[in-house]
Amino acid sequence: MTPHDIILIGAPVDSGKDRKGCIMGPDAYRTAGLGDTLNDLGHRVTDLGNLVAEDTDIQDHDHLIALPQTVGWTQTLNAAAKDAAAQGLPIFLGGDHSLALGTVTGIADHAASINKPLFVLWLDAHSDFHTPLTTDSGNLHGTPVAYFTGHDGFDAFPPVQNPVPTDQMCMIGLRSVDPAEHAALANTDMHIADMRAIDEGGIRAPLAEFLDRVSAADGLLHVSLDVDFLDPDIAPAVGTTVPGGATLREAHLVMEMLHDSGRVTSLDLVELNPFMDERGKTASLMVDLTASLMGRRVFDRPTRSFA
Ligand code: HAR
Ligand code: MN
Ligand code: MN
Ligand code: MN
Repeated sequence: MTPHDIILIGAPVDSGKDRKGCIMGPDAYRTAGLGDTLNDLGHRVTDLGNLVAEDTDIQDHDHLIALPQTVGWTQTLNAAAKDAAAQGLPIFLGGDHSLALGTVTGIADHAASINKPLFVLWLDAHSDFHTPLTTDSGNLHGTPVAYFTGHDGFDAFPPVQNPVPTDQMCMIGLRSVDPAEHAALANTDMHIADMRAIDEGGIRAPLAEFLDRVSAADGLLHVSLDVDFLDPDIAPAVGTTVPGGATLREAHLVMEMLHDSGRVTSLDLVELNPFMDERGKTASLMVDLTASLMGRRVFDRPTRSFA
């Protein structure tokens, strides 16, 4: 296995929605042993600690929740992501999904600087494709994909220098998409495998097809893993549970395939709310999934047949 320089970056973003608790996410991952686990797999791990959001002079907004804070996080994380991507494989320890406003745009700036296309894999129950103009809830964690793909309505945010083309994006696990998001997605060439598609055809095929395209383009690959991609029975520590999510094995298979592709260059771990966990089981599962992504396996394939 190729050892990587892994850079852990705590992003205790809690401004992307009303319900509090994601602020504790980075420390829950550390408590669940993320650093040692990756170290034991042979990687070199540096933990930069937790970032603090920049102050901004943006005014509070009457509909958008905590707009100034989220804009501050976007600036901070954009810069941190650009820096870290030039030095290793950053893993952003969230924090809610609004952190991807900054991480993905920063990674995209890095990709542009080395002339490589950036692909993004979005593992989530939600498409997070609202704009500030369409969101009913005012929760900005529901907007990052529209922002970093270059959609309008984000006037309060830094202009996106390098929007990610939607045909370089794949969403897997969707099962809660609002009407405005659905309408907007219909106008894109985004690759989407919702839970119905996974039920019918399995999770392997859409991911394999996407990974082939990343390889053919010699692209960088950013993975954004939302806890609610997983079924709430195995991952209860999230504010926005949606029944019918990925199983334990589906999730590990995704991570194992990502590892085998050798393509992943950055990762977000988002929406963990440790306040809602059961004896740390969600935090531990997220650490195990990250370990699979970074090369942990039970057997080298092909496994012996016991038939
Ligand atoms: N679409 C809903 C909204 O905008 C719910 C968004 C929830 N997002 C996350 N991240 N939990 O995927 O409010
Ligand atoms: Mn590897
Ligand atoms: Mn999300
Ligand atoms: Mn979600």
